[in-house]
Amino acid sequence: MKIVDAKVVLTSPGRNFVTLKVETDEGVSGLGDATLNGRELAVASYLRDHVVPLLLGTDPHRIEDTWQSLYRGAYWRRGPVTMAAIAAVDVALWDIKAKVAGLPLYQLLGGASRDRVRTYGHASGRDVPQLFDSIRARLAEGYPAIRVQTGVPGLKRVYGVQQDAAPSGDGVRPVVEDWDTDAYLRSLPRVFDAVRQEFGPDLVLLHDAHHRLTPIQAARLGKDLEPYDLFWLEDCTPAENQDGLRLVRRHTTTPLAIGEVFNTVFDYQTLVSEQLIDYVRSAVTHFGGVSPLRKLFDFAAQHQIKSAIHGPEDISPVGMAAAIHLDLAIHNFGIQEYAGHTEQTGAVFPHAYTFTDGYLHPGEAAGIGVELEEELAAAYPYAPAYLPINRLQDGTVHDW
Ligand code: EZ4
Ligand code: CO
Repeated sequence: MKIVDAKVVLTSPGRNFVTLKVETDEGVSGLGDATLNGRELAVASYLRDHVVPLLLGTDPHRIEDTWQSLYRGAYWRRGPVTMAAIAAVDVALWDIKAKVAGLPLYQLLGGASRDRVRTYGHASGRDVPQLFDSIRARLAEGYPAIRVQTGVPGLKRVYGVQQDAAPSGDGVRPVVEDWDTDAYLRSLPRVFDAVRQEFGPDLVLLHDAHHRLTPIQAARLGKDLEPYDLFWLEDCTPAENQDGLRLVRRHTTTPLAIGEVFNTVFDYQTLVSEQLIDYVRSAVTHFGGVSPLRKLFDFAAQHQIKSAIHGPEDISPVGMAAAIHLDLAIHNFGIQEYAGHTEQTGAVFPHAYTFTDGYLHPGEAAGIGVELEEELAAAYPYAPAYLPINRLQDGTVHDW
């Protein structure tokens, strides 16, 4: 079997996605997600200009060998652009292999370790009443666990909080949000206190600090949130310096989740081997694919750390499907983030996976179980869009 063609498809059915479609001489094709929010064209070029020419004529069944040759052969290893591109190839080849086998991908990963995949959804509000409405909406959708983000008194716009009329930027420069760590540290425990009083002790609650705290601030927040029994506190501090997590860990029993911006196992080495975190958050799409993520989960399992694959709107249904197959198969599954997608996105990427009563299942279609409607995709051309940036009240750029 040989790869005879591979194309990169950019589409924006509500938001931008980058998809790789690999075709073989036997008519079987595979899909991979290469979406890197705000840097989509860099990955598209990496694939089109530097990876696709290397794939043509190779055997799609040699997944590990292809992965190693793209990773080692480039000389310049790691980084989000490189690893998103390699991820798309890896997932497309797994899709092909599973289709040839006539099996859903999870069967090739060892078969199901559970019946269904527990998720968490996103609730947010500028203030507590709006937050309560949002939590009720997620509960009505069946979510068994909920990530809670709120506005901070005195700040105009805060990450993760739905706006009534969100400015979209001018397509060149990102929107600027404001930030005040002290105000956030004061307000968040009060918000969780209100949520516990309204919704009781059993609701599974999570929070994402989005890298905005120093280790000692993160330690304090973890401690202050202990009475509210969080499932986890996510990205409490930027973790390029993995040693910083030792300080956080020494001071709090609030479970910690990290890793959505990581792209190789080396980003986790200290965090996992010293058991400084409880959940690893990498996505198939940004970690080089199913092959290396599976290895990360095996490494994490040795330290009683569980999976929690990143699943925001900017992971395409192709990346979500690959995640759900892994979630079903691995033993040390923790939870799957699931933000869902717009109807237009669902129409561009029809998929076999299902979301029922708050739980996902990858379905039984051969492969990863996602199609790409190419004509419809072409009707939604790429449009530049960026994540916001944060500035403190004196204008200093802050961690995002
Ligand atoms: O901000 O995917 O846990 N989820 C998150 C996401 C990220 C976006 C960035 O592109 O933090 O919502
Ligand atoms: Co996050």
